[in-house]
Order: sequence, then structure tokens, then C-alpha cells
Amino acid sequence: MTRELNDPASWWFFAAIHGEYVNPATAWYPSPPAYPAWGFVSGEPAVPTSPLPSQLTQDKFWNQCQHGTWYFLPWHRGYLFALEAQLRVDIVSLGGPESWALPYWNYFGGVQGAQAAMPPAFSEKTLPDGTPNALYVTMRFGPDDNGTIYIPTPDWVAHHPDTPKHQYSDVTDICLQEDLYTGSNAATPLPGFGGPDTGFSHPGDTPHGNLESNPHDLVHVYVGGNVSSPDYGVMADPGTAALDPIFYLHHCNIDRMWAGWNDAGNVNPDNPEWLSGPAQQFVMPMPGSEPWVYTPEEVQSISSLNYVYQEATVPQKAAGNPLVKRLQTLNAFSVTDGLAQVHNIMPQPRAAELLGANFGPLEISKAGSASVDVTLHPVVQKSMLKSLQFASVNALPDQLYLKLENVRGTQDATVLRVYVDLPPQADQDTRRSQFVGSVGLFGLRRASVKDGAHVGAGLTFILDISRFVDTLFIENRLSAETIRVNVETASGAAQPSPIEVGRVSIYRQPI
Ligand SMILES: [Cu+2]
Repeated sequence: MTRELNDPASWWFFAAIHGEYVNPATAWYPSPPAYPAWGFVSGEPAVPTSPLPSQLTQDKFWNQCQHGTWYFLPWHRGYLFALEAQLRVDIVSLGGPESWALPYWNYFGGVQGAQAAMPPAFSEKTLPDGTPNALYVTMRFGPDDNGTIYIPTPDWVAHHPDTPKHQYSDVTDICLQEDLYTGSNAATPLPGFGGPDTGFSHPGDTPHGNLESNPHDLVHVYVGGNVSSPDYGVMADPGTAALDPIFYLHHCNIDRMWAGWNDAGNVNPDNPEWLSGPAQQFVMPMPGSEPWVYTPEEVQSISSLNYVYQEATVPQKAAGNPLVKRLQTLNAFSVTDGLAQVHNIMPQPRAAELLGANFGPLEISKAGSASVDVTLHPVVQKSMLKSLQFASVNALPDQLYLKLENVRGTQDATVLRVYVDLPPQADQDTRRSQFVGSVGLFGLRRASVKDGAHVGAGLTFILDISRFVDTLFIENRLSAETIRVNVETASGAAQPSPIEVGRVSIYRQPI
């Protein structure tokens, strides 16, 4: 942090590799608000905005982070590897161990979910000797927007009834149950565990993979939070996120989840386009040597990079197989059906079919909520109902998806909660039963702006609503001509600027 912005060994240069709002080409902002240009970051640590490296260096190294793509995991692994190499050199030069490695923040761990709270090494303002803690960041506001940082995981929420805003425990590791990196099958909803097949994807306006959406995006937004608009926490925006030291421990945990997923026998894509990476090569500065150019193939195994994780999360499949749960809900899973039978079903994914969509954009107003009636196509609805009615181990029910397309706005520090068929003035229990999932708007601003590099398509999210639709079916509530979709901001706070959802649609995918 004491090094200058244009030094590839500086903290600030590394943050800009992920994304930046510091040079004239990227320090755009709709005015007001002025934030998140780097010059407006307030409090510790003091963030430099000069001296800028040459344009050539900026073009080569800065603004590279990959989101909404199957390159999300390998690009970030290389990024962590390069930072770790730089930090190790510095730590050794200060007398530290040569075996030093980047720690991870496992917010799912601990007794009663205790590790969901940010580690004290990052949350304490001062070190034991009273000097300022360089790992503490002022612009980090948390899920309750009050500076207390925790992640609302199921374990944490179950033991903290005192956090009423976050009783939906929307940050989960459910994605570890999936077994397909890209695409969908019986165990994996679209767009797949690791993300969709794309080219170089810096704006992140293509659908985020399942691990990227949850927990990755939600953790970014919950750590960031916002205390007074237009300010929000630096972690909530890809153009400022890596200024916060906790960023790297969060990503290290995402990397650990990927490694654990592979350990459990799940494979990465064997497609040459994934293995060799996009046309624009991934490159990182390396201490004391030439820049490091790498491909996904070269980083896909952590053993070849010479590191291991203390706790490898190996998903427990049999206990929580989502498909078995669905068949049970639909009364289509008898005691004679073995779990092994379901595990063996691995049908070819089939094309998703549009079941219904709304017309025109949906605006989440300053009040923080909106709803829309999605009109269903009668013929497709009939096929979907038939598939649920006759579901069995041999005829699996359709997967159902809710898609939020072209989500645009400027307030990245927003979590949207999505409900289906929520009656007006619903009580807390009803809300919980109608809740289908949350999305964190990490990258909203960048994906929304029309400028030279981006068309401003906004963010796109896909939520698997299959299990929820099963319940509607059993309760005989699926035959109406429309399905109501409700969207609310998690904070319930007034929005400084509206958020627009370009289109809300529902798809069925036969499996
Ligand atoms: Cu991230």
C-alpha cells in the first residue's frame, strides 16, 4: 500500500487489474452521484489516483476481471496466484516464512455458523499496539448497512434471530450439489456450476454461473452494503472491490469451493476454447520476472500450482439430492426407488422453451419493490403441467427457470429478493414460503452504462424455481393464465436511483 499506483507490485495496481475507476476513460459517472470514482473513496485506506501507468501498461493489465463466463473461475485463480506470489516475496523480505500462503474466509464454517462474521484481523480498526490496521476498510457497510459484517448463511441465520432483515438465509453452498460445469442436467440448473460458454467477458453482462451468483455475488454485495446513498462499500462494485483486502480471502474461498468440487469427481470443460482461454490472453505481473501469461488449462488443477486447502468441501450428494426432493414433493418417488437409480440418470440436456414473459420493463421504484404478472403460453403450459403430473424416476419433471434480463441501474450494493405469487401485505411466514432466491447486483453500474466498451445490456440472472413450482402444482395453483413475480430490495431502503428489469421470463426445460 505504500507503493505507487503505477508500480505493478503495489496494492493499488493489483486492485486495478480486477477493475478501476481511476483513469479518465473509466472514471465516468452519471452525475450525481460521484462515487465510485477512486478519488471519492473516503476513509481508510487512502486510495491513490496517480501516478497512472502508461496507456500500454493499463491496456495490458487493467480491467481484466472475468464475470458472467466460464472463465470466471480460472481467471480469478490466476489473479490470486499472482498476488500471493507478490505478497510472499514481500513477507519473506520482512523475515516471514517462505511457505506463506493466502488464507481463505470460509463464511459457511464454524460452530453455529460463527465464521460468517468477518475475521477480526479485518474488522478491527487498530492493531493490538494501537496502530491503524491496514486490513480495515472504512467503506465496508455490511448487510445491515451499519458496518457490522456478516454473511447471512443458513447456519448463521438459524442462530441469529436478531437479524430480522436476513431471515431468508439466501447465501448458500447449494451449487456444490451440481455436477456440470457449463449447461444443465438433472442435477445442475442453467447456466451451470462454472458459468456459460463465452469469449473474454469483462463487463459480465452474460448470465453469471451458479457458483458466481451464489455465494460469490451475494457475498460481494453484503460485505459492501451502503450506508448513505450514493456511497456504498467498495466490495460491492468490481471497479473498486479489490481495494478491500477481504476481497482476496473471499475469492480464495470461491477458489477452494471450485477445488473441492473437482475433488468430488466433477470435471472442468474439455472444450479447447475453455482450455486455451479467450483470444485476449490472461496476463498478470509476476515479482522479479516477465509477466505471466496463463490459460485455464494451466490453472485448472491446484496440485500443479503447488498448493492445497486445509478444508476441502466435498458435497454430500445423497442427503440433499435436489431431484429426489422434487420427486418426493410430487409424490413420484416411492420407497422402492433407490437413490442410486436417480444418481444414474444423466439425460442429455434439452433446449429450454419460453413458458411466458412480461411486456416492457419492470421498474423497482424508490420504495424498493415491484411486481409483474407473467403471461403463460397455453400450449407450453400444458406440456409443463403434464410433465409434473406424470413425473417419475423414469420421466423426470421439467426444470423451471425464472430469468431477469437487462437489469440496469447504478447502485451495485443491492440484493434483489425474488418471490413468486406473493399476496399483498403477506406476513413473514408467507413471504418465506414464496421466496425463490436472491441476486446480488455486483457489476450493475458497469454493465448498465453505454460507452465505448459496453453496450449497456445490464446484468442477467437465472433462478432455478423448479422446486417452488412443484409446490404450486401440488397446491393446484399452476393452472392460471399468469404467474405473479415480485421483486424487492433486501434492505427495504429507498433507492437513490431506480433499478430497471428489462424483461422477466419463465422457461421450462425438459430433462
Ligand atoms: Cu469477485
